Amino acid sequence: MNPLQLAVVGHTNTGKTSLLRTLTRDVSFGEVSARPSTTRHVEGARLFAGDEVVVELYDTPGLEDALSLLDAIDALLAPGERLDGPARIARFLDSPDAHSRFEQEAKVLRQVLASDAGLVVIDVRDPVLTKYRDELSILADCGKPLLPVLNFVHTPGNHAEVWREALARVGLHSVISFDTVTPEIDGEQRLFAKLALLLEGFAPALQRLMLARQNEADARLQTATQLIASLLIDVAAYRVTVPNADESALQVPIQQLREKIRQHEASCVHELLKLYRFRRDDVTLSGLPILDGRWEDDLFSREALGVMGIRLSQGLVAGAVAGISIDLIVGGLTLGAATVAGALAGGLWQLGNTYGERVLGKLRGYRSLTVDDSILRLLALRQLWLVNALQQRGHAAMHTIEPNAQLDNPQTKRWREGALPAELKKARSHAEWSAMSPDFSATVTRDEVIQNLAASFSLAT
Ligand SMILES: Nc1nc2c(ncn2[C@@H]2O[C@H](COP(=O)(O)OP(=O)(O)OP(=O)(O)O)[C@@H](O)[C@H]2O)c(=O)[nH]1
Ligand SMILES: [Mg+2]
Repeated sequence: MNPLQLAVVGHTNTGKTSLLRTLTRDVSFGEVSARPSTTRHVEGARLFAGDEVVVELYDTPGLEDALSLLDAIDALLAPGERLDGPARIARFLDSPDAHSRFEQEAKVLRQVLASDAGLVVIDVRDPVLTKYRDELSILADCGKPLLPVLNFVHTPGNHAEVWREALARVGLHSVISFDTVTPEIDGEQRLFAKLALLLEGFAPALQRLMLARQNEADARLQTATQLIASLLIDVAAYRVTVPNADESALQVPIQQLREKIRQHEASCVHELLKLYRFRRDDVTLSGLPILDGRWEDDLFSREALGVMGIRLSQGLVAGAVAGISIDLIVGGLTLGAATVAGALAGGLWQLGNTYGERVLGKLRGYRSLTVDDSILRLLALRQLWLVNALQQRGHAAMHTIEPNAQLDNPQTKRWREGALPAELKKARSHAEWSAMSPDFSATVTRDEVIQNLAASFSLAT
């Protein structure tokens, strides 16, 4: 079966090209601008379900002078002659005017005649002027099913209701609102569902398209949550070991750490933009406000101890580790603590595992810098906010996304003030899980942790 051919028509500057960008998810389709008569030629684009071309969309130049056009069409009738709509349009298209004065308008009408149906894009910020009524009646004369698309419906004080009435008067009862810049998440599904009702023959193909697009949206979201989870795991697991010098000597490694985290976040953002098919400059990233190197105060957390306990069971008595006063070691390395720790370090040394090295590092005068919990919270919130914004953003949007809006829901509240997910706590004691680390190894366990963390994000498609 041939693809459904849809002509996208309407008054100039109503957002026809913007609608094509949004439906094709192609930010570079055609030219969009605030000045009228931007589109000068008919340009096609395709919508796929897998490999199947389901819809062919044709962007057309905007109609401008419907009053004179209607007069010109009427003038082609002999006195007393009656022709139905399509015959009137056909006669006009054969007339010299269609190749001169009304060349642009003729392109539009030819495209409607050559298509199965038309999407009539309407800017509901405008009142229903006579010229718009004339446009509608000319388009209706083409004898093709038309679906009016009410654009700019999110603008306060719009005339959407008056437009619906005016459309009903020319027999157009099925109407859809669809803001091309900030479409609702289910906007395009509703659009295709309306088309399926209007064009029964194409309904099965449109159903396939809807299903394919829903699957794509689900897959995109899944990838997005995995990207965020990987970022968080990478950052939580990351640690830098530095000599135990005075505070000022730590400034450089702290700066380097910050920079590294920033870059890692930026690359996650770019991956997300690519995934959602937006451009790199569609979002601005401000620097991370708070990020301080912090001492290895989680070294002896329950999780780290747990891991150590398991490993130590081969060489040292696990109980010996659990019995040490952790504060003593972390705090001041008193003689007593050092003695106990010395024995511990000996055992760990034998095992040669990363925890052993970390303990040794501390005892020999090394410190390790890790990223603070608050940064993890911040990273999570920013990325979740971004995905939410990208999901709601039409591909016709021209403004830049700035990560400052507050997203308020139980999930963000949890990230802001609740306990961090267990996966991140776990990552703290697995430096090798960080893709930023030279010791990085992508293990099955790390993958599972990322999957679990990703599954805990709740974002709607
Ligand atoms: N806020 C908002 N702006 C929109 C929307 N749709 C289009 N615009 C803006 O309206 C202007 C015209 O959009 P275009 O897509 O170029 O309109 P067009 O109908 O193709 O215009 P012509 O090709 O000149 O007939 C641009 O500045 C768009 O950014 C919308 O849904 N919401
Ligand atoms: Mg255009």
